[in-house]
Amino acid sequence: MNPAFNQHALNKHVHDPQTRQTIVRLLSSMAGAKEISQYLKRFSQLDAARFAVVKVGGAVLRDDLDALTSSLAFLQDVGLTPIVIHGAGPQLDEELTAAGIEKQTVNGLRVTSPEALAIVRRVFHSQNLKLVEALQAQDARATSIVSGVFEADYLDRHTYGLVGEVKRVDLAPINASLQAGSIPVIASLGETAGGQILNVNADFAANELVQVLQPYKIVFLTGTGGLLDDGGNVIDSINLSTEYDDLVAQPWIHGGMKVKLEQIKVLLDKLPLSSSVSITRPGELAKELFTHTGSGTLVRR
Ligand code: X2W
Repeated sequence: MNPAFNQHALNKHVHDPQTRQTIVRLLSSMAGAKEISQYLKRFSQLDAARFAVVKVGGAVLRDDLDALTSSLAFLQDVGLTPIVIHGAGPQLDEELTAAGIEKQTVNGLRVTSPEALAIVRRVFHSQNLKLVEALQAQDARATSIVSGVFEADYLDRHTYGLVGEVKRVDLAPINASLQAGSIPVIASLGETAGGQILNVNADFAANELVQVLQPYKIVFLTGTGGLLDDGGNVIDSINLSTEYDDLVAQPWIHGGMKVKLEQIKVLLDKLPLSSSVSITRPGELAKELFTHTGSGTLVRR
């Protein structure tokens, strides 16, 4: 077994049995251990802010919090600090419905009234705290960041109401957290120069953050565990330069996935060739990061 890992640390920090099993399975084969140390070495040589941005959807916070916090705590255990940005879509749906506010979206974005915004802020804060506390419960260090990162402007006030488009990213709160070896946990709320808080789509906010940070890995954690082919199976890898045109022309590719792939292409075009995007499940994060075969869908250009 790779001496960089020990069973005690694994038991102590990785509570999710599935994640632990995956890690143990990997470590128990010499080839696996060698692979892991190669990746670990590569990641450790990167500047802390350039390792990984991990976007977590609200559905993952609701359905898979244990696997998520185990995987993130494990990264911290091996000396890596991911930057986490999260959404809260399903929680917002639920709380807004409970408050009698009907859901209205335009182009996938939530039309946000002043009454809705009050709930959006509350839900983002509570979901952020929930993740930070769950990480701390696993002995991980994590810092709650719910403001001060995304300077935004109204996307189109007439159409969307209090929805923001990111204009500038302030890395100061993130860097302070990284310097303390603490995982920055960022909510996708924006603020105008005049101090108005705005609702920002978490994927959009993650994309803006990534453009500024230029990280090596960008990971989208989802319940589906990757992009799916026509048979509903996860596509292992996509090389945008050779496969993109073919893929988006397929009759089976549905709207949501096409949009996601287009967004990833736009994003990767702005990053170094060494950067890649992964879409995987929270419990498979270590496998995706530390093995050649990975898990989920790996997208390169
Ligand atoms: C999103 C923010 C939450 C989000 C919303 O209100 O649902 C806009 O649509 P997920 O869970 O990552 O989808 N904002 C403007 O993006 O959460």
